[in-house]
Amino acid sequence: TIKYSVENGVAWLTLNRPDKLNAFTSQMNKEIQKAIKISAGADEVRAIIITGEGRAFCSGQDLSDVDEGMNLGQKLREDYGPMMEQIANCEKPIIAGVNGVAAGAGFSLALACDFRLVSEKASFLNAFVNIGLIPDSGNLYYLSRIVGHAKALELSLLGEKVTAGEAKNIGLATKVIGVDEWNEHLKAFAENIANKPTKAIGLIKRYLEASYHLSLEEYLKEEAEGQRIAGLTKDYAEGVAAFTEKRKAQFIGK
Ligand code: LHQ
Repeated sequence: TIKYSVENGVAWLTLNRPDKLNAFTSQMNKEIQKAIKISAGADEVRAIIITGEGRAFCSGQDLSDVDEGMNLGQKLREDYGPMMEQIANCEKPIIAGVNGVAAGAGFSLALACDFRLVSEKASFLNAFVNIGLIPDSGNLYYLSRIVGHAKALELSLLGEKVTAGEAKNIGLATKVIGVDEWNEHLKAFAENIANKPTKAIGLIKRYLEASYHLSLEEYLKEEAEGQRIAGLTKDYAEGVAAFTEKRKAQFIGK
């Protein structure tokens, strides 16, 4: 239900149920988790792209696969929670290549990524309220951090489509890309990130997240430990050498 390949330091994870607009099944959740785990452990991978096959990014839970009596809490604990944690704990940069509509938990998946590159024909839809549910899979947690409390509430309560242009205006889209440039720009963006100091990127992600849960005093202690670790990397030595020699740094991700 997904495709996986690695090229030029970038792992491409493509959701592959185009006739269902890449709706999630249990199987797909598990395959995504596995692919993120493999990417996280593979030295040659220094950036990850999650995108969708066909005209959609992901339409959320496959609604033909949920029974009326199903315990949705259990479904979240078993399928979606572990997938979202796997993404959150991944120290490598993850880019959502939002090629088309991202709805429900598909929207949540895009929110959990570090960047959202958005096709001009794509849209976001916090569809949950339209079927009587609450945004799940970390949706409110991430959405409020990205667009602020009021906008997160508005999008969640109204359940209306957000266009690519509006997504850019409210800080939801990192960048909007024209349909003709889509592949080339997505690839170039990911390869640029893949050539950055990968360990430092992982630490930046970790400490930004930690900042929400710590007092300033605790945070400063943690930060000092993070910088100690960054200071031991080959990429730090290369960064300073390149600056001194007035040349472009060649980072290796170690
Ligand atoms: C679909 C789906 C879909 C199945 C389109 N499932 N077939 C977690 C835990 C447990 C339970 C509940 O949920 C969750 C998390 C969630 O994600 S809940 C939210 C689930 N998602 C939605 O409510 C979104 C439902 N889909 C839509 O609103 C629309 O399809 C969007 C806005 C995504 C796209 O609209 P259109 O571009 O107009 O396409 P369409 O509606 O015509 O869909 C095309 C086909 O894809 C169609 O099938 P058909 O056989 O008629 O061609 C749809 O039935 C199918 N499809 N989403 N989630």
